Amino acid sequence: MNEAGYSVAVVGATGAVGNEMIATLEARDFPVSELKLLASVNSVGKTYEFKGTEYIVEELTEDSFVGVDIALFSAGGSISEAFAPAAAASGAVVIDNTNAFRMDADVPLVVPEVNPGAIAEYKTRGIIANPNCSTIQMVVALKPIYDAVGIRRIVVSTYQAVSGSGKKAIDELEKQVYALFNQESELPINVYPHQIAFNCLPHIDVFLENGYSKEEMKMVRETKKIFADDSIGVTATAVRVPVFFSHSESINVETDEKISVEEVRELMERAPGVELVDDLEQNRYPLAIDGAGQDATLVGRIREDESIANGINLWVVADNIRKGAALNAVQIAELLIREYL
Ligand code: NAP
Ligand code: 12T
Repeated sequence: MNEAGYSVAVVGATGAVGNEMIATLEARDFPVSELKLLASVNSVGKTYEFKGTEYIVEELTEDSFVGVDIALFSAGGSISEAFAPAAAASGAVVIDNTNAFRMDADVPLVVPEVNPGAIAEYKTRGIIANPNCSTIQMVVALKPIYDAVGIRRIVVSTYQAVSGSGKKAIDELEKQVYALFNQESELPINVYPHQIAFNCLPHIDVFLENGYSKEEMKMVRETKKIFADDSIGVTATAVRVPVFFSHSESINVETDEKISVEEVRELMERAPGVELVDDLEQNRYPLAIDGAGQDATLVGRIREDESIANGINLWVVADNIRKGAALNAVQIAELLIREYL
């Protein structure tokens, strides 16, 4: 760094997450002395404004990271696998948004409200992993409950926005809705295996040997790693819904000790990164359209699971591109410069 701040590279700068990274660095006034916007050769020459200055997108190469202090990666897992080690070797700390390194034992997997201390382990590889969007909002909401009474088991079902699969998917939902309203005979179906408009697809990322989708298994494994507790049982069903921004989740938790609905509400009122939205008389509960464009993880519909001794149900909403990706990554960068760089 120099006295003006840090040299920051955004890899995948032209994507849904990359665009939000640029906006988040600006909105939070991150101390940036130099900004490098990197993407594929197709995007070279595109420009983005950051704090009143135009920056030109450059092609990502192994030499892109000379002099870079912090590299924020969101260009897909294979790009991270190919370029993150080179970035780290040239002295940058990589904050990676992809699935490439999340489960590596020597790479910390960090949500600042939950396990900020884990960042310290970045020194071995020079890489810090950002968890999956669905995992992030779940652990933000569950952290206070975990600390208060322990968690034995989690059953979660997700209702995930199309923006999770990038700009092409946002475009596809819009085009399908348009085509259907115009009674066109051909629907553009390229991103998902089926029509997503007016539909729900129980299929996110690829299917695995055990019959679960990879997205579902990310939630299982990442949750245990972030809480550093392999004893938590987690089972997930991940569903794509025709929503543009914000993932919603129905979460059932079985706790070690009994906790009342009132106690959970009090915990949520004080929890960092959480906003309690739970007033049934006013029809107030977390909505995807209210989470979109916001930083907070919205929590509501808090109620007792009357089918077991110690159970709580929650409905949790967050902007998957913000807290689920760009915001969480920039918060990690903020911790990194405050405590380590
Ligand atoms: P997107 O809108 O499709 O953007 C993809 C970005 O990657 C673009 O900037 C693209 O550049 C760049 N890219 C693609 N191929 C490249 C190459 N060969 N060399 C350099 N750059 C290349 O997708 P997105 O939604 O922003 O997501 C990007 C990645 O972030 C995902 O693949 C996923 O791994 C990760 N992600 C993580 C979370 C999370 O949960 N933490 C959430 C969403 C996404 P061009 O425009 O030049 O093609
Ligand atoms: N397939 O970061 O499609 O592992 O919504 C995030 C979002 C992978 C990831 C999605 C995905 C990731 C999606």
